This record gives sequence, structure tokens and C-alpha cells, in this order.
Amino acid sequence: MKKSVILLFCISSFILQGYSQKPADTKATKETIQLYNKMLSTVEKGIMIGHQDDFVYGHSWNVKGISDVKQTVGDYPAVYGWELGGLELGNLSSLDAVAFEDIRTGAKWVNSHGGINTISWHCSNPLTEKNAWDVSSKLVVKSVLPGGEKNAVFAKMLDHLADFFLSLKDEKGRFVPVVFRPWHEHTGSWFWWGQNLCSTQEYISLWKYTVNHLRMRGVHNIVYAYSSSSGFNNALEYLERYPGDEIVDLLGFDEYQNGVAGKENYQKSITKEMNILIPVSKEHHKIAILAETGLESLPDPKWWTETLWPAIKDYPISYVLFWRNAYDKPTHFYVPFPGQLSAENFNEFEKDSRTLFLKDIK
Ligand code: BMA
Repeated sequence: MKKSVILLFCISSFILQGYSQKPADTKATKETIQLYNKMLSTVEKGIMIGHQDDFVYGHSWNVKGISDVKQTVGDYPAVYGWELGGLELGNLSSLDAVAFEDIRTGAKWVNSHGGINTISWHCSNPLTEKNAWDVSSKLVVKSVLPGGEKNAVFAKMLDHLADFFLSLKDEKGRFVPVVFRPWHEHTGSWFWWGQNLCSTQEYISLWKYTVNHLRMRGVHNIVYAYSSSSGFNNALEYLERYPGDEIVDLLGFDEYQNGVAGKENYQKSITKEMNILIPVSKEHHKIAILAETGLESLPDPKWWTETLWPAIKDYPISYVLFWRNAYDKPTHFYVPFPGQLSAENFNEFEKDSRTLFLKDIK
């Protein structure tokens, strides 16, 4: 009797918590709310596994339709990362040479197969006209905000983005909902929007201006993700430049392992940061994620079950995204391909009932 009362309490508080949590955008489309609820509810089953640019290219191949994940474990990832860098300039392909048309088609395929799309944006520098990594000026963020000399240029960039989001429609004409993760790794200083490149107020204004512009253009098919770099020590540091609950839906961070020797640091750092992230996300009623991670070249044959999984498995995060497998840089890959040193172990990882691939979330 007692046990069943407790169980009932747990289930109902989960349901209540679940249903009281909604996307920040009060005009979010029905499909966006469904995507949000899916990301919330799958936490009970396990952690969704994601891969950047999964089926548009991979390790040593560059034809559409293959997937290193599928080739290795027989199933596709549950989550797909896409990159929009270059779209703001009116280019036809991303900075990683993927045609935006293929990203559009890919995102629709993912959506119709029950997967989740998450979009990053290495936006080029509007002031210097160089790339996102150009940190030669501390005036870039200021220059794109209202009153700044590049405000009109930046507004046009956002229009390109709005056009893209509004062009994501399924076969019934409904907007395809996506996660959008702009202005990421901002606690580091390697992008023009980074910690030492702008003030807290400027960074927050950059977020607000971006989201308001997209909403003004009628974009309501987005769930927004805030992801800092690794290395924060407490909630205050993590939230120092948080743009606010009325904007953000997902909270996460990006964290990479540095070579085989970096195992201990990686695990310790993930533990420390998850112990900060999870209470913060509960307090703010947001969904926690590991926004980007990986060990480049996977030189550790048991990395999946002995490093990554023990570090994250006990935390209620919705998904983890592994970075891209470049076709033109043989050592730049983050998931195995058949024959790769950690491929067998990746299969073992996939068999764990709590690692969720595409078939697991249908
Ligand atoms: C980096 C690398 C680059 C890539 C960029 C944007 O981490 O993978 O090769 O251009 O992300 O996707």
C-alpha cells in the first residue's frame, strides 16, 4: 500500500512537472511543443545519442545518405546536429561545405522519422567580415546591436536565418520544429561573442535581439539552447550571461576530452559541471543537455562504455551530441566507422537500453 502511494506520487509529480514545463516561446507551434515534450519525456528512458552532420558526409566519404553511426551499429542517431555558418552571408553551402538545401531536406527527413534536429551557428564576424573565430575586435557585439554601425548588416543576417527556419516545412505544410543553439561556448574567448570580447549586458542583448528578431519574423518553430564552454565552477558563473527563462529552453555546455591522457580530467570536469547544471535546470524548469562532446580520433578502444557513459549516465540529460566526422580531415572524427578502434565498443554502448538511438525513440 505504502509503496503504491509513493509510486503514484512520483508518477503524478513527474507528469505535473512535465506538463507545467513548456517552451519559452508562448507562440510556439503545436509541433514545437511536441518536440519539447519528447525531449522532456525521453529523459525517463535514457539519453538520446546525437551526431553532427551525420548523413551528409562522414569519415572519408562525401555522398549523401550514408551514416557512420548507421554503418557501425545498424541504427541512426536520435539527434542530428546541423551547422548554419555561412547562411547569414547568403551562401548556398555551410562553412563545412554542406548545401543548405541538403540541410533542409535532411532536417525534414529527421523530423518525419521521429528524430530531433539541433542547429549550431558559427556566424561570421559582421564587423571585420572574417569568420566566427576572428577575435581581433572587442567591438563586434556592440556594433551589431541597435545603434551600432553593423546593426543593419546583422539584421539582414538574421533575416537569412528567419527565411531558412520558415522554409522548414513538412509534407503537410507544418513548420518542422528544431533546436537552435546560437552564441555557444560564450564563456570561452575564441568566438567574437566570447567572454572577453563583450560585456555581460552586450551578450545578453545579442541573444535577446536575435530571438526577438526571429519571433518578429514569425519564427515559432524553435526550442532555444544555451550552451557555455566547459570550465565553470558554480551556478553563478554558469548563469552570468544567461539571457533569461523567457528565451531559453535547454541548458547545457560543450566539453571535449583532450587525448587519451585527458580521461580523468574529462570525467571529473563533466561530473563537476553536471552537478551544477542539473540543479540549475530544475530550478529554471529547463531541459538539460550535453550540447557537444567527444574525443577526437577515438584512440581509446573502450571510450564509450568506460569513459563517456560512466560520466553521464546518472544525470537526467535529454541528449548528448557528438561532433562531426569530417570527410576531408582524416583525424577529425568523433563517432566510429566500421573498423575504427572503438567501433566494437560503440556497439556495446548502443546495446545499453538507456542509450537511445533513432529506433529507441519512435
Ligand atoms: C569545428 C571544426 C571545424 C568546423 C567547425 C564548425 O569544431 O569541426 O572543422 O568548421 O567546428 O562546424
